[in-house]
Order: sequence, then structure tokens, then C-alpha cells
Amino acid sequence: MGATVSEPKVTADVSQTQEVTDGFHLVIDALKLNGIDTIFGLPGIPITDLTRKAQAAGLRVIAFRHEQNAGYAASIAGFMTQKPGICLTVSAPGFLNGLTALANATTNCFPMILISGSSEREVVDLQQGDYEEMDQLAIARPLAKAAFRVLHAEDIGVGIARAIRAAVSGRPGGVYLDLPAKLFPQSVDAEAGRRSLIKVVDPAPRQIPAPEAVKRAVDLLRSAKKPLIILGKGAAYAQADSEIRELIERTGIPYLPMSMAKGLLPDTHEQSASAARSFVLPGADVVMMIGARLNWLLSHGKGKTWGGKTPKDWGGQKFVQVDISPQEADSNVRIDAPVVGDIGSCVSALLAAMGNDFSKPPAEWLNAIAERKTKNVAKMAETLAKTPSPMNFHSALNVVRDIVKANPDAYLVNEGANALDFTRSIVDMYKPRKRLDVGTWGVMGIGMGFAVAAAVVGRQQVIAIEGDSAFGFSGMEVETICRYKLPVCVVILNNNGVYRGDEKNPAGGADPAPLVFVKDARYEKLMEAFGGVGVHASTADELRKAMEEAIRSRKPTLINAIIDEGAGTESGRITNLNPSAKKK
Ligand SMILES: Cc1ncc(C[n+]2csc(CCOP(=O)(O)OP(=O)(O)O)c2C)c(N)n1
Ligand SMILES: [Mg+2]
Repeated sequence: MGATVSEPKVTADVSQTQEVTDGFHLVIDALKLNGIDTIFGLPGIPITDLTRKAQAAGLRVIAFRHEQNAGYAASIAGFMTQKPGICLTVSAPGFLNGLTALANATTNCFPMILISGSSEREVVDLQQGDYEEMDQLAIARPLAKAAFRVLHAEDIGVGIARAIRAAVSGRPGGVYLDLPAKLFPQSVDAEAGRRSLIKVVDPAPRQIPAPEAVKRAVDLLRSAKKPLIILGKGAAYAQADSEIRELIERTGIPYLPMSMAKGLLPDTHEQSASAARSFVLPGADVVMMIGARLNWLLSHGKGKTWGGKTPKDWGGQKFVQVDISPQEADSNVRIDAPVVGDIGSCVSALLAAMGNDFSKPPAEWLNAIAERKTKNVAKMAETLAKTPSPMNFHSALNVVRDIVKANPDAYLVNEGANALDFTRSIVDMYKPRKRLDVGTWGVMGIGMGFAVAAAVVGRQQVIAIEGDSAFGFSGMEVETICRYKLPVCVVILNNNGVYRGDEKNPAGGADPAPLVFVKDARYEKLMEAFGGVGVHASTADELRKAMEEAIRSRKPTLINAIIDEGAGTESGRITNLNPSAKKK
């Protein structure tokens, strides 16, 4: 262990020397032992030396300008790799900055470990006013899947092992690990330290579904006249891509990918029913969800979306739900055939139980979907072909759609309201886990953190399609992108505000309306300030040229794409959730 400190032993025989190690090195060694090679964080007391020593020990340490962005980066690294993403912060305010990302990770089932340094326990617990005093463990607990504190250097190995298991096993989530300042300098005999570390064996064990649950699900699917499969981001996370494709293609059942499951099969797949979503959801009689939850993104499985007459009404569908959590079924409506296990094992078991004689869905159902799709695709093509001046979301995203098609390995990070909804529906994805977005909460601020992680961990070109408001939440990280020379092309769909930029102050005063920003803001200069490339694009041709050049050069690039400030709708596609907008 090159990381340990040598010290001569005074008493024993001269042929032996006693080596000692310390808390700093035990943390680093425990992470390395478990295959963790990257830390996202922001240094300061008491973890400054930890960042230095981690870099010295060969870990990649990516230092951010705000902990929330480091946290988002860690969480999406977890989604991409099935290894917990590590975010390292200082105490109280740094911890709190990272905590939003931890809560978001838990909500989205991303494996992540937030490691925060903390102040003196004795002082914190007596509330005597320590530097950055806060009972971090108590605050993190309700927002994390699990939360642990390590007080003794000998327990670091166990602490990290428990954090890793909690983050990745079963339904993944965010884990908090509290490391008080006093832990780091504690010295331990190096050999004892080495023996205290744990290389976690089988951190995310397979969970095999019960054969009777599988049979129940297959029987239900066989009985369907209008079956539908919904793929969620859990299906994308599982990395069971070929089994899932086999299941879709062998059954011939039309499928809908949720946002981050786009690309699990190419969006151009003939069985994709995305372009007929509002037809297949109310029309289906049996729906199989794979790693997708019946939360708000699926209208809770009820109401008009599903053919119910009132918002609380259930449709007539029967549901198969494939999920790793036994508690997921019946969360919103009755699940007729829950299949509990890891997605890979479940899909394999379903395939085995189906055999090779599963009959394709009735042609009537497939033809009706195909007809809707053709109509909607033609309508969309017509809209995309227009070249208005200034650009609208469609004309700008038509360019992005072509660029992503030509670069299917690129990661697509996406946030905003209209900037999100239009991108999701217009830009096809071709490969699994390439689309990284606002997830379950629809949270703004993931943009630059996700972009950094995708470039660092995925080692591919990143294209970030950002609303101008969305970008503002993490915009300072363009410095991080430039500092690490990452191949990130940020495109801001700039409509001068939240949803749109043409709103006036209803009182007629000098203050602008709460939803609008400085007009014609030159966001591209932000990237130029740190040595990247900035482009002001007011036509689709300028946007195309700039994106092509960004991808060719792999230079950090920010394109300020000027969009008609009246082009957006309030809340994008979720106006129905906005009480005041509904009244309008
Ligand atoms: C952390 C957080 N704060 C606030 C919101 C509310 N919100 C939803 S979308 C959005 C910004 C939309 O504007 P923009 O990114 O410019 O997208 P546009 O619709 O203009 O394309 C905001 C503030 C949120 N989702 N998350
Ligand atoms: Mg906007």
C-alpha cells in the first residue's frame, strides 16, 4: 500500500517495522478496494486533505463549483454504471447543498453515496456552536435509503461496505455516510487497517422471481387482446438490454419507453408506440410495466389518460408489474400480476415461461396503433420541416434530432419545461442509457452535473439541451467543463424566460414579470470566459453548423440558440398540474 505512512517501530525486533495508516487512507483504500475510481465533490474543512490524498492515490477527483452539481453528477454516474456514485462535501452548508441531489437520487432509485465531513460530535450534540455545526446524520436519514456514521478508523471498512450494499442492492438509492473530522487523522496499525477493509461480495445480488408469479403474468399476457409494455428507467438501469429486446420482439407487443428508457430499443423500432401514446394507454387491456412506477408520470394509472371517466376513475386495464421492490405493487391501482425480482432475472424468467409459441397480439390492435402512429408522425414531420424566424422549439430541435441520429453514442442531457418536453418527443434515441434528464421529480439543476458525469464516466460526447431557466441552476459549472476539457456541447434554447419570455408585470411597474429574464442574454460569453467556444445561433443553419463543429472538435461549447419568446406553453406539457394555468 503506497498510501500508508512508514514509521519505525521502537520495541520489537529490528527485522520488523510497524507501519501505520490513518482514517484518510482507509477511506481511500476502502473505496478503491470496491472498484470506485471517481469522486465528485468540493473541498474544504474537514475533507480538503481527503481530496488531495485521493488524487495522489490515483482516484479521479472531479471538483465542482457547487456541491449540488457534484451530487447530481455522482447520482447519474451511479445510474450509468450500477456502482454507487460518490459525492464528497464539507460539513453543514456543503452537506446541505449535496443533500438535494441525495434526495433526488433516492427518489429516482440511483445508487449514490454522499460522504460529508462533519464537526466535533461532542460539541454538535451539546449544541455548543462548533464551526459548521449540524446534526447531519439526523437530517439526512429521512431523505436517504440508509444513513451511517463512522467514529473509529477501524470501522471505516464496515461503514463503506454497508454504504455500498445499501446503495446498490434491491431498489437502489442514495446513502449518506457521515465522517467526523476527528476520524481522518486517527492512526491504525497498517496491517490491522488492511484487515478491517471489506471487498463487498455480490453487492447487488440477483433476486429471482417466484415461478408462480411468472406464470400468473404470462397467463395474463396470453389472455390479452390489446397488450402494451411500458419500459421505465429501472429497465434501463438493469442493463438487461438484450433480454428486454428479446421479450419485446418475441411477443410482438407494442411498447412505450418512459423518458430515460428511450433508446433501450431504438426509438425508431416499429413496435414503439410513443407516437400513439394517448391512444394506447386508454386502449390497452393488459399492461406490463417493467421497471416503471405508476406515479404522476403515468397519471397514477387512472383518470382520462387510462380511459377513466373522472380523474380518480380506474381504466379497465389489468396490470403486470415487474419490479425489484415488493412494496411497489398496488401503489396506485390494483396490480393483477406482480413479478418481484431484478429486471434481468424477471425478464429471463418471463421469456423461459413463454417459450417460443407466444402468439403476437391481434392484428386489429397493431393496425389501429400503426394508423395513429403514421398520422401523428406525418403531422410532426410537417411541423419539423418549417423554418420560422426566429426559431421555435421544433425548428431548433429538428437540428438536434439529426445531430443525435448521426451521433448515437453521444449522451443527451435534458432539462427545462418546453425545452424538456419537446426534446423528449422530437429527438429519437438509439442506444440504452444515453438520455439523462430531470427524472421522477422533474427537477431543474441536473444539467451541468449530469453533463460532467456523462463525459467523465461515459467518455463520450455530451449534448446538453437546456432551457435558459434550467441552465441557470448549474451554469457556473461551465468552468468545470472547461477545466477538465470535457467534450460537452451545451445548447440553450433561449426564449428569455421560464416557459416563455413575453410576460409583462401585471401591475405595470418597473420590475419585470417573475417568469422573464434579461432579454437577449449572451449566455455564450460565459463559456468564452473560461476558454471554451461560445456561439450565438439565431437560425437553424447556424445551430447545425455550431453543433457539428462542437462534436468534431470535442471542445467545450455553449450555443445560445435564440427561440421565439412567445413559442412556449406554461409548464410545458404539465399545465394540468398548475392550478392557476388551468383556470386560464
Ligand atoms: C429545482 C426546481 N425549481 C423550480 C422548478 C419549476 N420549474 C419547472 S420548469 C422550470 C424552468 C422552465 O424554463 P426553461 O428552463 O427556460 O424552459 P422553457 O419552458 O422556457 O423552455 C422551472 C423553474 C423545478 N422544476 N425544479
Ligand atoms: Mg426558457
